[in-house]
Amino acid sequence: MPLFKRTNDSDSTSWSARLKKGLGLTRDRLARPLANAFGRNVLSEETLEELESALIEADVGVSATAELLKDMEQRRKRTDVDPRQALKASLSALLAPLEAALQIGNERPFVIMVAGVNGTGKTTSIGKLAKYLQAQGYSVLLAAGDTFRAAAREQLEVWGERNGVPVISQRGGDAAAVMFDAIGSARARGIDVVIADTAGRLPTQLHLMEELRKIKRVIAKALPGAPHEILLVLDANTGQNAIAQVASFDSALGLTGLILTKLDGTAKGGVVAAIAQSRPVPLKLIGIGEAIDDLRPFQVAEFVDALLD
Ligand SMILES: Nc1nc2c(ncn2[C@@H]2O[C@H](COP(=O)(O)OP(=O)(O)OP(=O)(O)O)[C@@H](O)[C@H]2O)c(=O)[nH]1
Ligand SMILES: [Mg+2]
Repeated sequence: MPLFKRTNDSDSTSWSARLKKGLGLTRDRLARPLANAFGRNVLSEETLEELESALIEADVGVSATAELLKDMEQRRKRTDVDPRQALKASLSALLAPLEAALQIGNERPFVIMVAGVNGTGKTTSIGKLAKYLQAQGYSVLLAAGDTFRAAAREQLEVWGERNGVPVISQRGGDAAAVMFDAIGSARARGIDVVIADTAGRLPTQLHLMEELRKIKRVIAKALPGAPHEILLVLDANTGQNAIAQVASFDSALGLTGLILTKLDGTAKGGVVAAIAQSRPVPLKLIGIGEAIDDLRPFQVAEFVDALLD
């Protein structure tokens, strides 16, 4: 038992350390003005401006930055805490509504539909999510709803092999037909969770957004009440455009959550704060690499520490 716990602890330590390293570029931008502010009772106009531009450069966004700095100053007036601690508290409060673990409900199969712009990391995240869910004891089936490219189908099949889970795909079939098949197959095999991949698309490609709505409708037809989760995958390097992506996909599909990938090595990790302020869709998972274990639930305290501690 103690051995098991130790393994767990070192596991989460290395995850935190890697998250911290991944957010290094964002963190560096904030480090200098925070060091200048250290121990100050009254922040100079210059330090406040430096802090403001560091937050904006980190893609926190103009309006979330203003809110954060105002909240930070109010906290400092109330409690006389150090600027860094005050900013940590302000950011934690802003991000709090985003923290919500992915829960597999009682529906069987439980269907998770994954969507997003091209190349954000949908297929990779699905591969990682399959491992994550299997580790919790769920059986998983993947549905290759990206039928536009043979390579996309093959990529999902590779993730299926790595995880030892079935992948339902169709050569040349349409995505909706694949979903129908996948749900039928999951039912027949008594599988717990179906994760549906879809082709990348831009919110401006209206016919492709309509296709996505059709995929959702077909899933609901195949299994009333499904999909139970509709997750949008965002690339952390996207910056402020992520906000527009959340708004468009949410309007089209009714998102239940977000996955934010590529938090390893981005200078734009602050976009999380912008999302929290503008459209607080729960951030269920974050990705910090291309390997199978590089996906975990988003935890505000850990994230804020990685950014500001
Ligand atoms: N560094 C890093 N790379 C990632 C991460 N997640 C995905 N990638 C890489 O991003 C690239 C695109 O990933 P995919 O999973 O193919 O993205 P996709 O959204 O399925 O792409 P399309 O299906 O073409 O729209 C690949 O090279 C992945 O290895 C991450 O968390 N960190
Ligand atoms: Mg893909």
